[in-house]
Amino acid sequence: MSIEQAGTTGKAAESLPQLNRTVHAAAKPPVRIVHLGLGAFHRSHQAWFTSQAGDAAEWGIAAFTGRRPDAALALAEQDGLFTLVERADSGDSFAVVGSMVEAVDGADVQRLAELVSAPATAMVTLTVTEAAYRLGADGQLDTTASDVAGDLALLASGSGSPSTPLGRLVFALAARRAAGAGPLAVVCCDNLANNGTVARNAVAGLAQAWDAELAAWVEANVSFVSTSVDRITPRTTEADIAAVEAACGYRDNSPVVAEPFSNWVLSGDFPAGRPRWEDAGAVFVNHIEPYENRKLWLLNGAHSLLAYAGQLRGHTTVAQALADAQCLTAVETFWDEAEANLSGDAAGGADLQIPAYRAALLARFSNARIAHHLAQIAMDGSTKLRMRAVPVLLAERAQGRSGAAAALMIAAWIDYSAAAETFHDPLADEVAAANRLDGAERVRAVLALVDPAVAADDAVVELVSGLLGTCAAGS
Ligand code: CS2
Repeated sequence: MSIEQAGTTGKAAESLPQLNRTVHAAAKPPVRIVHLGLGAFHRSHQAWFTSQAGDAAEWGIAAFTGRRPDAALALAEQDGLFTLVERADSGDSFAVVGSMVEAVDGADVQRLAELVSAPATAMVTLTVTEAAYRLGADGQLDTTASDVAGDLALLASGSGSPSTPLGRLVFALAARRAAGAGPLAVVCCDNLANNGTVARNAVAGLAQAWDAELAAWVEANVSFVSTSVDRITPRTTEADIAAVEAACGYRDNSPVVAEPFSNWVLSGDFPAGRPRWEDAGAVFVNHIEPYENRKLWLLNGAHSLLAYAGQLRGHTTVAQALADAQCLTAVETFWDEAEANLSGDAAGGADLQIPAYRAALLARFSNARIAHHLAQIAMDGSTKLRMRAVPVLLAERAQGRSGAAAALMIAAWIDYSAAAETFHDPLADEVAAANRLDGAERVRAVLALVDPAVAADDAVVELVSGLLGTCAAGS
């Protein structure tokens, strides 16, 4: 696809044509990838990688939204086309991404089943958020969560369509099995450690609870690929839409903005084939864990630390928070703790180049032209902290060190949970109830929602309690 440099057309917005495959000539590849979780990140990452593959002409994506149809409606009007705005420190560049050929309301479960059961479909990719896997604090599928239980009842009775992304996927996999369409890959692109295994546990857990024969088919036919995904993608604003109009001379209701950097590490089999994502820089490895941990701890961990400590200190974006010396020190100290558990044997032979990775992160986070809102990152903390803070805290303590920087991330989250006007979390009610307790009892109860083992450790409760209030502005 062409990349145009920013310029101004000077045309009034109403006279501009809307982006579609007539205004912008773009081949329409056949659907071979079905995606669940049509949002900005999918478009800046997997859709972009697919559009850049040498065999892009063979790989079209049908993408389904999660809870709301809006994104699908807007993209369907544009034949699935959208503009990727690559936002560098030095300016913007614009490219039309053509790999998405169908954008569908996630509630259309029949269309999902039809596409997943088509023999040409080689994989289902997922960006459904960390919280959607409905893992309990023990890492297993929580079949008592009301929406999971609801989907299981619907599947068992055959009386309606499932409403969770994983319920819908299991329903569609049953259709593929019935159609005899053969094996395929499920590619998890959510920020979870061992995300392929998490997806396998969630899908297999649901399938097993519904129909043991389907569970056996999944076991034999579905390859769960683990991936580490990376590209900072803030929410699109009206100003971004206007910038595309001014630079490109068409109206795009769904552009997506991202940093120039992108990274994708994958591990696993693709029994029905895959695009040549390596042409766009994707890397295929045998052991993904060190790469996952590097990204989840250094990038996402720092993000969560900045999201809570930064907002408590009055900041709005990542770049603003990082410019605050106290936040920067907290991040660097957390990185030291994380790094100590990423190098040597923990790297399993992988060359993680951590000093360069840290330096690159500082530059990426400081890109002030990317307004990456801390409130967006702060969501779903109970799930995210399990991946971003707890492993570093536990690894540090196992080495006889305090893990104070990882503990600070948790303490800042607890302070934030009590102070935030809107606290968005799958366990928001439980966190609010725990926050009504006092002192160590309160801290232990909130910690238990993140990780029961951490909550059972009196020394950690004391450590976290002592860090409460230390991020406040002016401290
Ligand atoms: C962020 C991620 O919102 C969050 O939790 O930490 O979305 C982050 O921006 C991406 O993982 C970057 O690749």
